[in-house]
Amino acid sequence: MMGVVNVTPDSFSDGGRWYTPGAAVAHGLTLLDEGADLLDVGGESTRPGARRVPVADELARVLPVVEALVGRGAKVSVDTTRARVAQAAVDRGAVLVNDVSGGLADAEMADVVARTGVAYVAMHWRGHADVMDDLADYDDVVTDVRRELAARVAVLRAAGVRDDQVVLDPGLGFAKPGASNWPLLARLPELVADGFPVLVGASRKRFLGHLLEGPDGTVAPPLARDHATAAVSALAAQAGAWCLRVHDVRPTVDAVRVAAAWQAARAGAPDDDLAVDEDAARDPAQAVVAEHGGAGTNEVTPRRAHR
Ligand code: PMM
Repeated sequence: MMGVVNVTPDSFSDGGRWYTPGAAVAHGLTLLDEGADLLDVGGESTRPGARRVPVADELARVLPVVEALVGRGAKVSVDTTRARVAQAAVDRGAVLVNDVSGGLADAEMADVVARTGVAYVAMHWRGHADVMDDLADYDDVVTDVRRELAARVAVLRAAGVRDDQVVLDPGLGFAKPGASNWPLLARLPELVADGFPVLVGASRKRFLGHLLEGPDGTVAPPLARDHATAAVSALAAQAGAWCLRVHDVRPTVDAVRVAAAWQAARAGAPDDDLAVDEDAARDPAQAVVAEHGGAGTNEVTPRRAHR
C-alpha cells in the first residue's frame, strides 16, 4: 500500500492540505499508522491543466519531507518526472522513483534509475497535464497502453535498468477520459500477465466522481470518492495488482484484507491461516517492504512481490 503525500498547493485530490513540510511529515506518519507500506512524496501536481513547477520549487518542496520521513523510518518513494529530483531524493534515502511519465518527460531518468538501482514505477503517459486531454485517442485502450509501456521498458533496458527494478502502471486518468479507465481495470490481468508488478492509482480520480454522480448529474467531489477507491483497490488487488496508491489508507487496507481473505479461502487455506496471517491479508507490498533493509536503504525489490 502506497500512501500519497502531496506537498503541493494545487493537487486535485487534496491540494494545499499538506503543503508545509511539517504538515506533510505529520500526514505521512498518520498514513503509516493507518497501514501504508510506502509513502509517495510529490511536489508537482499532475491534475489536468496544471502548469509545470520550476525544478527549484519542486526540490524545495520534496527534499525536506523525504529526508524527515526517511529519518522517521518510513519507506519513501518520490513522485517526480525529473531525473534531478529523483537523484536528489534517492540521495536522501528514497527507495523508489514513481515517474508518471515513464521516462518520457526527462531523457536522463533512465540513467538515474540504472545508476542508483532503485525501484522504478513507469506509468503510462502521453504528455504533460496541460495537454494530456488532447492525447486520448486509442484504438483499444488496453492494447495501446500495454504496447506503449513495453516501449518504455525497452528504453529502460537499453539504459541498463534491470527488469527487477521495474513496476508498470496503466496511468488511470492520464490522457484517459472517464469511460476508458474501466477497461484498464477490468482487463488488469492482461497487464499483470506482461510479467512486471503492477501499481494502480485510482484514488479519488475523476472517473470515480462520474460513477458516483448525483441524480442531478453533479460529479462527486474528490473527498467523496474514498469508498469507491477502496472498492476499486480490493478488486485491483484481487486481479493481481502489486501496489495500490491511495490518499485515504485505512479503508483501502481493510478492503484489500477482505480481498486477500476471500482469495485465500478460495484457494482452500485453513481458517486459522485466514485469522493470523497478517502479511498475506495485506497488500503483498507490505511483506516485500518489511523484508528489505531498514530506513534509508535503497532496497525495495518489486519483482519479489510479483505473483
Ligand atoms: N496519479 C497521480 C499522481 N501520481 N503516480 C502513479 N504511479 N500512478 C497514478 O495513477 C498517479 C501517480 C495523481 O493523483 P494525485 O495528484 O492526487 O497525487
